[in-house]
Amino acid sequence: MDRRHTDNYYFSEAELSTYKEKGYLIRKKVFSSEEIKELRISLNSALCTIRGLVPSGDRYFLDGKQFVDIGTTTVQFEHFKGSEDIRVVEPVSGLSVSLDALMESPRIVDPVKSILETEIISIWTNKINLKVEKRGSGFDWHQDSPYWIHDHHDVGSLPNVYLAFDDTNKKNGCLRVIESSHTKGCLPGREDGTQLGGFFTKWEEIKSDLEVCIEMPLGSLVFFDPHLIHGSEPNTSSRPRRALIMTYQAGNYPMLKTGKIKEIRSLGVSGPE
Ligand SMILES: O=C(O)CCC(=O)C(=O)O
Repeated sequence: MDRRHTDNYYFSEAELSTYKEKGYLIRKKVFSSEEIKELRISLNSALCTIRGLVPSGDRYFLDGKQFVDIGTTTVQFEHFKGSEDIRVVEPVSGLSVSLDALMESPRIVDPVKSILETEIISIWTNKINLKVEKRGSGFDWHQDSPYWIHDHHDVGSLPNVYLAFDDTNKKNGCLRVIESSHTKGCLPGREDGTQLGGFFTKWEEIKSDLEVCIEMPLGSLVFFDPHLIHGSEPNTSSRPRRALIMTYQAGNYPMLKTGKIKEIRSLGVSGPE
């Protein structure tokens, strides 16, 4: 992708106003196919490390869904009984030098600085979402802010960046958003008697006529607001749909799960991209 404003990737005024109005903004093909190919190797090696640690972790179930905590890393498995398919790993920081460097790339963090209107930002959390081919499950409609409300002083200021490791489309369960749904702040969760129901947005709040399916090529980024209602359908295709979702905060504050500060260094124009 061409550099914007010649030496940085900050949002233009038009992009920032679209982000504020709609709650999300897409930048297509920010990373090339070659770069994504390399990053997939790092992703696989991080997953290999995690898989090796799973037997030593603490296993538990919520609503019948299997989770394993390994120190401050949580691994979620696919929902069918006995599945060994990893669905989510959170956080990813510290598992791969290349992925850690990626999360400081100006292509990712400059727009976040535009959103947060500050040069000083740090990592809040990050995760790998792996929707394996044919059976990777969907993500029910939710906002991210209710998950974080008890852990952060300014839960509306935690922008997410979704990086596509594969082309995304309806068949492989692309990200879906409810446009402009972020404007109402934290919405009520479902009272359905389940353990996790409270994290999913009440059906009455889902305006399906405003649903947008984000189909885009690999290497693309979606920046989205923590209050934006989003989710996705299962992957019914014969290819995986992998993504890295990175969440940032203003200032040098500790990360969600590790409690460690991961500041984003200012890399300047000659630094790595
Ligand atoms: O990866 C997706 O399709 C959605 C993920 C998501 O909403 C989440 O991890 O909070």
